[in-house]
Amino acid sequence: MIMGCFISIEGGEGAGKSTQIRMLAERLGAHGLAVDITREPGGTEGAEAIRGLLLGGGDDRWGAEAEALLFAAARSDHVAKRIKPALAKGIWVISDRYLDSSRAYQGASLGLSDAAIMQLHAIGSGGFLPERTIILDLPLADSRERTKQRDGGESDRIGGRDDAFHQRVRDAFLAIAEAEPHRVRVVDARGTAEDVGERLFAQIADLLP
Ligand code: T5A
Repeated sequence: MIMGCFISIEGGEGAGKSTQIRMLAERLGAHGLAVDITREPGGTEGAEAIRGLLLGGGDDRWGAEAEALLFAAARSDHVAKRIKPALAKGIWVISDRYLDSSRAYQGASLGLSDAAIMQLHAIGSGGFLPERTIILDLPLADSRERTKQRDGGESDRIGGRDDAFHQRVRDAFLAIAEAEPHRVRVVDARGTAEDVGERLFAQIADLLP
């Protein structure tokens, strides 16, 4: 059976994930591959409803454990109803964020252990992992500048957390990449979108049929 390939794109706020995913999908399409672009939290009707619960409201709306459980629940639905069925049809799936966001944001940055996040993922999604994960790495100041230009200072419940939180997120992503070099690659997200796109493509080229 021909199987698609699952790629996740990770990184801090405004690192350029959506921009790069659109460019990557076009490039994969030019190789004759069918591509499904999706996102987390979200990607299915149920998971999009959970997204509203997670990203709306005040910072104290959920405690760390409840937040991690909601992300895991959304992911469970996303994997079962969208990601796995697409892969089974031979479609390449690119997800804007996946498990490593939970490890970086709810794990390292909100103080839950990595083992706890992985346990939730084992229960919710059978521990299902992407074949390749790209972390778009951008210094905090650049990331703030990009989101400010785009959103004029508005941010959601999680994006609005302070710089210390977002620095922990960045450090956590880099630590994941160091621990899992076979699956996870870091791409410098500075420079033009085209330059970043070239660096990113070089990190997935070996997956092409
Ligand atoms: N979350 C998510 C968790 O806490 N745990 C989890 O398990 C999961 C799955 C999701 C939030 O949920 C959290 C993380 C997040 O806080 P979201 O709305 O999906 O929130 O937002 P983000 O994922 O943070 O993504 P953004 O939309 O903010 O940013 P992107 O997609 O990284 O960046 P993009 O492409 O929109 O670019 C940002 C701006 O920069 C420009 C773009 O045009 C845009 O204006 N840009 C560049 N400018 C200069 N040079 C480049 N190379 C550029 N590339 C893009």
